[in-house]
Amino acid sequence: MLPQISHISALVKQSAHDAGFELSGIAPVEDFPELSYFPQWIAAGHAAEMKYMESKDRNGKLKRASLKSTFPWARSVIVCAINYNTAHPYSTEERNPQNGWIARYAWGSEDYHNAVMRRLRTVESRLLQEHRIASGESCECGRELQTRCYVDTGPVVERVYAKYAGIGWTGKNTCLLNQKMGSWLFLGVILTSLELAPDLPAADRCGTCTRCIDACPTDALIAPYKLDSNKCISYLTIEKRGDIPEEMRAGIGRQVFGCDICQDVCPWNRKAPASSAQEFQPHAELVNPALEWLAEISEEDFREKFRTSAIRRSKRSGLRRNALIAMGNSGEARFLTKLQRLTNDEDPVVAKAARWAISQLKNDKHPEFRQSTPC
Ligand code: B12
Ligand code: SF4
Ligand code: SF4
Repeated sequence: MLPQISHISALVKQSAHDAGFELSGIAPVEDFPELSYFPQWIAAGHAAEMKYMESKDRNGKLKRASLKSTFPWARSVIVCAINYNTAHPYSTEERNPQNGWIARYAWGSEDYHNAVMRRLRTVESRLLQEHRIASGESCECGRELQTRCYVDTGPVVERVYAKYAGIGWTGKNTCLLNQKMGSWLFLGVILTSLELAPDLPAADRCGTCTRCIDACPTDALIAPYKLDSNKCISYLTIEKRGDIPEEMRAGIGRQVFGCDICQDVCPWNRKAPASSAQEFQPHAELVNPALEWLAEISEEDFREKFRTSAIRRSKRSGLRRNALIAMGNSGEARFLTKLQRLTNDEDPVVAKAARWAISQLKNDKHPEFRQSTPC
C-alpha cells in the first residue's frame, strides 16, 4: 500500500473523531454476502410502502443491492457512527400507561440526518483537502477524487458497510451493535473513489441470545436478522400514512413514535455510555410524553415544537393517530371524554383512531378499567 494511502486513512479517522464520531472505519466497495438478502427482502414485500427502498437502475436492478454497480467509481466506504444515548430509562422500565413512548433517537432538538450530515461534511472536506496536498506531491491514487455523503437517504444499506468497516455486527434485531457502545448509534457514510486502507469486519456476538426476537410485541422480527416492516412499530408509527391496519394496533402498546423495545432488552445496551452531544440531549416533555398533549396538539404547536426534530416525519396526523391508539391500549377510562370529542375530528384518520380507542377501552379487557368506569 502506498504510504499516502495509509496516511490519508488514518487522517480520515482522526477527522471523524474530531468531528464528534465515536467510531469510524473503512470498508471496501464489495457486494458482500448480506447484500444478496436485500432483493429477497424487497420481493417478500418487507419494505411495506417505503417505495424508495425499491429504486432501480437503468438495467432494472435494485440500486441498494449493489454499491459496486450503482457507484462504479466508488472504491471505499468511510463509515462513521455517533452515540445518541442519554442517561434516561428504557421503555421497558417505564410503564406508565397514561404516557406514550417516543423512540430515544428522536428526543433531541435536531433531526439526526442534519446532525450527522454536518459532521460527515467536515470529514469529507478534510479528505478532499488532504488528497489535494497528496496529489500535489504526485500521489498515485488518482487526481479526480469523487465523494458522496449519505445519512439514510442514499441507495446504500449502511449497516452492511458498517459491519465491514469494523464498526460492529448486525444483531438479530437487525441493528448495528458495537461491543463497547451498544446499538444507540447513528450511521453516516462517505463513498469515495479513493482506495483507502480497509478495516476488518466485526465478529457477531449475539451468540444464543434471542431476547430481541422474544420481546418484539408485534413479531416483526420474523427470523434472526430479518425484519418485516409491515409489522414493525417503528414503521407503523413513523412511515405509515393513513390508517394503521387494525390487527396491528393492540401490539403497538404505548409507542407513539418509533420503537426501542428490541434494543432496550439487548444485553449489550445495559451499560451503553451516554452522549454529550448537545443536539441529542432530550427535551423533557418528549421522554414519556403525555398522551393527551399529543392527541390534541395544534398545527402551530406541532410546527413550532418539531420544526427541527425527527418527529416531523410522522406529520401531525400520524402523531395524533398514534397517541389515540396508545390511549386505546392504555386501559385508562379517564381518556373516554376526550376520545369522544375526537371522534368528530376534521382529520378522518384521527377520528377513526378515536373510535377504535373507545371500542378498545369499552371492551372490558383491562381490570383497572372495569373498576373505574361508570359505563
Ligand atoms: C428502511 C429503514 C428502516 C425501516 C426498516 C428497518 C430494517 N430493519 O430494514 C424501519 C422504518 C422499520 C426502520 C426502523 C428503525 N430504524 Co431505520 N433505517 C432504514 C434505512 C433507511 C434502510 C435500512 C435497509 O436498507 N433495510 C433493508 C434491510 C434488508 O437491511 P438491514 O435491515 O440493514 O438488513 C441487513 C442485515 O440484517 C443482513 N441480513 C439480513 N438477513 C440476514 C440473514 C442472515 C442469516 C444474515 C447473516 C444477515 C442478514 O443483510 C441485510 C441487508 O441486505 C436505514 C439507513 C440506510 N440507508 O441503511 C435506517 C437505519 C437502519 N435505521 C436506524 C434506526 C436508528 C432505526 C430505529 C432504531 C428507529 C426507532 N427507534 O424506531 C428502528 C430500528 C428497527 C430495527 N429493528 O431495525 C439506523 C440504525 C442504526 C443502528 N445502530 O443499527 C439507520 C442505519 C439510520 C442511520 N443512518 O443511522 N428503519
Ligand atoms: S422496533 Fe419494535 S416492533 Fe420493530 S422489530 Fe424492534 S421491537 Fe419489534
Ligand atoms: S438482544 Fe440478543 S440476539 Fe438481539 S441483538 Fe442483542 S445480543 Fe443479539
